[in-house]
Amino acid sequence: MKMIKEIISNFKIYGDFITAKPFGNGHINDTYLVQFNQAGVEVKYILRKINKFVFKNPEAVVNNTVKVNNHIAKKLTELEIKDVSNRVMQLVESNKKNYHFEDENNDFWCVVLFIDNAYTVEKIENEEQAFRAAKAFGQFQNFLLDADASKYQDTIPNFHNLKGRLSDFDVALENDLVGRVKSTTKEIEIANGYKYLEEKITVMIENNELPIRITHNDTKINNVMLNKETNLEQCVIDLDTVMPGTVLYDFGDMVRTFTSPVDEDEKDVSKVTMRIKIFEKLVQGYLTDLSSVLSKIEIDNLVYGAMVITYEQLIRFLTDYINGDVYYSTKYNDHNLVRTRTQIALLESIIEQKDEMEKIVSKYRIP
Ligand code: GN1
Ligand code: MG
Repeated sequence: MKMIKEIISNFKIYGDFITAKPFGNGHINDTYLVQFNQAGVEVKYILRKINKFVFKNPEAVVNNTVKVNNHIAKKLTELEIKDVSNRVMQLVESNKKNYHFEDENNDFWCVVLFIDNAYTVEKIENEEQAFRAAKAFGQFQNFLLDADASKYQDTIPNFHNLKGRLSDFDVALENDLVGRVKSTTKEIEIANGYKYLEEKITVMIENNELPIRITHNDTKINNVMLNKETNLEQCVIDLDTVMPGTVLYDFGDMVRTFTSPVDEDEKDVSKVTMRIKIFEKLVQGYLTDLSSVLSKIEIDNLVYGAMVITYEQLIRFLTDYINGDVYYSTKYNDHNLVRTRTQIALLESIIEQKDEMEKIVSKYRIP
């Protein structure tokens, strides 16, 4: 961890370095928990290396994050919330008075304050958790409603562009770089069978029918922290993909990651299902701050958003599998294929329960 000690010495942190260790379960960036002794008190920071293969413009990631931090911190201060630095990610300044350090390999590093007394979960364990986590993302969105979308850059262009994702998939099939197509015909056939899901979202976006807002774009359950003592929502994290988008993506990724009772890489797909009771709490939580401010077309398409995002994730995992696991970190040979299969099962379960899900959304909308 000598390297980490050296990297973090480029940030304005008082005291003496104690230790650093790898932290978290993200698929993309390298993250470390770093401890310092500051005048006898142990203080923790999170140091992250932005994956330059995924984020081709790491400066945009840092710029957007700083903007979001400031925007939300201001809102929290206006609301007279006392522990602002525990409720929104706070970047630490570098010695060069910006918020990143670029090392000799052109890797970008950022430091944020460690959010204390809070935890993340990998799967939702009860309805209250679903309500709280969704409420956190709803509040996050509500705070950003007046953010000027034109001032934010795309940190990953076409990130949730399903049409683009499908054409990447077709290219992967065509190239068959590592010879995996032959053994994946069943999954490929299923994936192709859902291509119809793409048209409506593309039309809505191309016709400017959906409001473009600053959205989180990675509202995975483990990207929200709950308080250890009260279990209340505390802070939304992982702001790398905050950029212009639609609430359909954020709502969709919550449904995808909150409602299944098992991990994204569960091997027994019979355990994968969209839990309707969890869904109801998610809707209730998310719409707490948003039901009166989202437009009709957004609310009308929330359930469709869940299908789009789950399908997109299926396509992304399968494409990466066919390409030889070049994007997501994997722990074993078929990891991305296993992930693909859970997304297939989840998408089937969502489509099966679509009508019931729509009914629930209408219950919590303001007419
Ligand atoms: C990645 O790194 P993590 O786990 O927060 C990915 C998301 C996917 C997710 C799937 C920048 O997120 O888009 O939904 O894996 N992030 C990026 O688990 O591609
Ligand atoms: Mg992420």
